Amino acid sequence: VGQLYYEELVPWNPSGAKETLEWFQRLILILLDFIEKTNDRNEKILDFHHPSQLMQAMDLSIPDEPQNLDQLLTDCRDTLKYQVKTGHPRFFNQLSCGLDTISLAGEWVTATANTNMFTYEIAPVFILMEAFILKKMREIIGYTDGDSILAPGGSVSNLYAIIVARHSMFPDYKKNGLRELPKPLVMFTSEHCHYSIRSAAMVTGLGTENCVEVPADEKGRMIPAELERLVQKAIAEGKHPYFVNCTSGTTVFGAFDPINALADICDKYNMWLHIDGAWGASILMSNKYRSPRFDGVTRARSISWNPHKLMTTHLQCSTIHFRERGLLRSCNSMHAEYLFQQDKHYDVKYDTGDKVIQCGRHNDIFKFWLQWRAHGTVGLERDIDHMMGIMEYQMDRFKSQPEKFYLIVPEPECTNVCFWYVPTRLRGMQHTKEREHILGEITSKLKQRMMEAGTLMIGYQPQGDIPNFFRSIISNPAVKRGDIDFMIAELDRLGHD
Ligand code: ABU
Repeated sequence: VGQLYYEELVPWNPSGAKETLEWFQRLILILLDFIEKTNDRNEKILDFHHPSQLMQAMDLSIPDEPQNLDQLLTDCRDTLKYQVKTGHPRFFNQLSCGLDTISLAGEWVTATANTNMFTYEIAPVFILMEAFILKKMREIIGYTDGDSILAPGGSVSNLYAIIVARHSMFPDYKKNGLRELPKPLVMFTSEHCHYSIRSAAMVTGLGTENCVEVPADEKGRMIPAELERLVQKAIAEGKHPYFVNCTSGTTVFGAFDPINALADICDKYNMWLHIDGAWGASILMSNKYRSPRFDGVTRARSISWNPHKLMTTHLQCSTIHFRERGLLRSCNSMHAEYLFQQDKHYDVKYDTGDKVIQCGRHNDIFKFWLQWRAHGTVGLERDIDHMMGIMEYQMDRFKSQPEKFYLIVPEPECTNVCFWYVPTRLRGMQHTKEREHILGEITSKLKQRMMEAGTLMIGYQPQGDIPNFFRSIISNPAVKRGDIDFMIAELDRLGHD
């Protein structure tokens, strides 16, 4: 089959079923090989090449003439060969790690169905699955009614909250735009929030100057008294405070802002409380860890929640939930008549496409539905508890070697472990700004060594005036205590000097 060209396969060749089967079987073996390597601790996470080297290693050119099926299989194999194995149990680099086999299978089925999520007309099963899953998630949050939608990522989920909040206060904004606003709107978020909040201030016309950053405490949690002070300052400046973003699981520290304290301030000044739980909301699944992090959660009028992060659903799967039904549709509907005809012969409330600002919408639900069916709610809860338990083990191990691991956040609230690895020569040194500066430089050097060795990946970043430090993330239930032991040994091997 390898010497054939795509025209010998279906649909171009209607009698090409045998050749199509053989080609797919060969492709499946390549995919299974990647999955096997991802789960093999003796395999590297990546085979790092600089961009110029990768362009030499792989033929990325677009040819004028067709390539045969063997070449296409080689292309697929090479693509995976140079891809970072984000599901490897020693990949601690990102908020979305792991490779859930069932969710992956769901993604394959989704790709095969190749439909668009705007109408029940062309995605009947998937639209109903979306309704079932989103209702279940709202019940887990504690909302008794409401509405939800899947969005392309947490940033867009947060954007939905920001525009729906404005719509609820100024319904005619939809028609009149900025002219409708009596005063400039202001939103508030912690200095540790995800940058999508600032980005949404730009997109919505508030401007980043009207996205006020509220100071956080040493754990990275917004300080309520500071929020109130800044709200009063905005009022005194003739502005209209309207929206507070409460982060549940900050990107770097994994901190949870205090929901009840922020909700009290929102009640007092008539502001919309949104929870950005893109990272941390999956902890709602855990009876062990949910409280106190989510105490008061139903006081928020909206919450973002990304199953593709702590729930290991295949990328991407991001949801936004509203406490009240109807706002999402009334904010976003454009009544496109070619798509959302009101005289269709079925219940058109299932044409969810008129609730969103996109037209085409990828099917991100099936993989999640199938995964949830496979694990059950109890299985998903067990996974969260397991990952939090691994983080606790990691913290115990790090705390037992304080000369080697300097912890930026001594009591993490999520699976983020933020630390400096201290090489031997710096262990006796007094901890000063100068030492922090050196540790910051060592951090990026050590990351380079990790990537060149291909054995371990941990992300790093500065935060405020803290120089570069590592942020290790556990969001893969396949991670075991032994992987933490390996991380420590590998940091020693690569970074002791
Ligand atoms: N919100 C995107 C998460 C980025 C990260 O993995 O750190």
